Amino acid sequence: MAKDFFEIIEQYDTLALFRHVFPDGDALGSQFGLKLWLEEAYPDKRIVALGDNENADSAFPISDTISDEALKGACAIILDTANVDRIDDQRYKLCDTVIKIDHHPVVESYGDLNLVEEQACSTCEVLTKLLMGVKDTCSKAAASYLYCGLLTDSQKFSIPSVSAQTMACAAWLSAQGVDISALNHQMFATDLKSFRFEAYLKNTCTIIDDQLIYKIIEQEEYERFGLSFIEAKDKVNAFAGISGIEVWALFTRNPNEEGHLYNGSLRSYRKTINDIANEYHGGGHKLASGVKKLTRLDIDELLSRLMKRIAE
Ligand SMILES: [Mn+2]
Repeated sequence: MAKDFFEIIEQYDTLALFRHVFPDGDALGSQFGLKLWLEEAYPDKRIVALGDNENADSAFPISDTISDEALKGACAIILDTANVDRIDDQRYKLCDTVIKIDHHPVVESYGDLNLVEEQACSTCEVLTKLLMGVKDTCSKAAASYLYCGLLTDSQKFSIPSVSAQTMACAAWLSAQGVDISALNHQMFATDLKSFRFEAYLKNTCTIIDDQLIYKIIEQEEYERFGLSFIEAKDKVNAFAGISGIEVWALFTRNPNEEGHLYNGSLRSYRKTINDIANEYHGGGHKLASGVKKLTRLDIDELLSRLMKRIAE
């Protein structure tokens, strides 16, 4: 796999790195970690990281720009993105070759080369494994971006997909000088408006049979706390880590959607939920999925499906 990857990229003068829309720490970490690594390894190549800056965490650099003309004849490397609809910047289609690097369950093998490890807990893990086999060291800056993806997608190394391989990758990155404590703070420290919003979620959520927690949140509610739709829908883990709770969910009114429907984030302690999420315009990982375009009736139906799953 590594051999194919390097054989392909070595043929191109321009490498364009893409991520998914609404990028998380793994999408951004893999994109910028790979960008720095490639710039060190191939100083003569042009390497660009693309994607909308508006919804990206400001802890990461802003995206590069590149003309359509320059993308023609380039190699696209698409990170952490299961299906083509979610690729941020559809101009990947202009590129000559497409390489997919991912860890999501395979729904579309859209790459000319697909480096996908479904059992890996992050794309940064797939990437670190690839890169640590090539050179003994990398820069602290590249390692720090990759570590961010490992840390965030694994929820601080706490979910079932964390393996000996995850820890080996983390150990190798740590040996490159990553400041583990500073990155933990940077990725997980909350601001006061989020702290107040999470307290509100905990005070107003609904608990079904002491097994499922959910909250339906309206636009005026999150705006009252100074949060955007994107920031609000991210707070599902305010309900995480509670003994006895199997599934938790946050449904957030999407002001950008025709008809103002709800997007939802679903999380599960151990029961598979992505098959159910697939039926509600969503999908994702076994224990962490998203759903969208839901009416209140859809939400009721989805909640009863989840309760049935818990009982199975
Ligand atoms: Mn990921």
